[in-house]
Amino acid sequence: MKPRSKVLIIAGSDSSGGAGIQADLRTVTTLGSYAMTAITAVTAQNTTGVKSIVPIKPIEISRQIEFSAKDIKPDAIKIGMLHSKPVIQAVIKSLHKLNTKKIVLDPVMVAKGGSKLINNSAINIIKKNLMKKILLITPNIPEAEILTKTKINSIDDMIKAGKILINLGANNVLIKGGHLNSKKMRDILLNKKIMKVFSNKKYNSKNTHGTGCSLSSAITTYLSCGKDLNKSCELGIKYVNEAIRSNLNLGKGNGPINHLNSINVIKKFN
Ligand code: PXL
Repeated sequence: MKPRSKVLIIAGSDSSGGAGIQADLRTVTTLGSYAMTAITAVTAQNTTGVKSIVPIKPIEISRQIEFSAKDIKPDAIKIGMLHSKPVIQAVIKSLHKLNTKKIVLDPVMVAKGGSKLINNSAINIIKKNLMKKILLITPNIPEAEILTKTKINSIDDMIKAGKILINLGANNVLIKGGHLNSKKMRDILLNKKIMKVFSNKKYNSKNTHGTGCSLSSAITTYLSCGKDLNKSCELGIKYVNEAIRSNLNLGKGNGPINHLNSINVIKKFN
């Protein structure tokens, strides 16, 4: 089998293998596409928490992006952990040179165990600049609360927060409802014209490390293959839902999801 498309991943490394670049690579690969990477930071962590974070210099991040993409042109780009303002500025500059339209941003802020993965000054530049330049932003509820300075306790609150982000200049927003205390799993996609609620079965599990990374990578991969945004979100959510359902239970803390359990979703690709 040949890869269906080429995806560039800009994200941090998670030594436990559950989130970050490791989850992204696994997602893109199991969905049958080819992945390139630009590593923004190296974290030492396991399922119980983050030990340390070493940021990569902005110039080196730009080199990874530009040098790889110059040779193999990505069909779509996924952005994950961006540690600081200078990193985001460098990424914005490099993206400008590439001219790739399909860009998905997972605004990674806090790891499962509570460790901060981004500086405060970086959050502002995401809102004021980066968010407007990309196709889709995929905040979970805590991230959407920080970005919109609102409290989210219901579907209505999710919709309100989504609208705030659209009014701030985001093109499309997918707010992930996993943190909501509800029986069903609901995620909301909205832009200026449409609002769509994806409703799925909720599997209660502590082993959800890497869900956000995997979802944004799955959506990016579907987009890179020519699926529209709505379908890409629908399929991406199904992909992650299946991976959670497996409940792998590795490690003593918040374990990884099982990408290999998503094979039945992958088969439905065409
Ligand atoms: O899940 C968010 C995330 C993203 N990127 C890296 C991470 C994590 C969470 O731990 O470590 C590198």
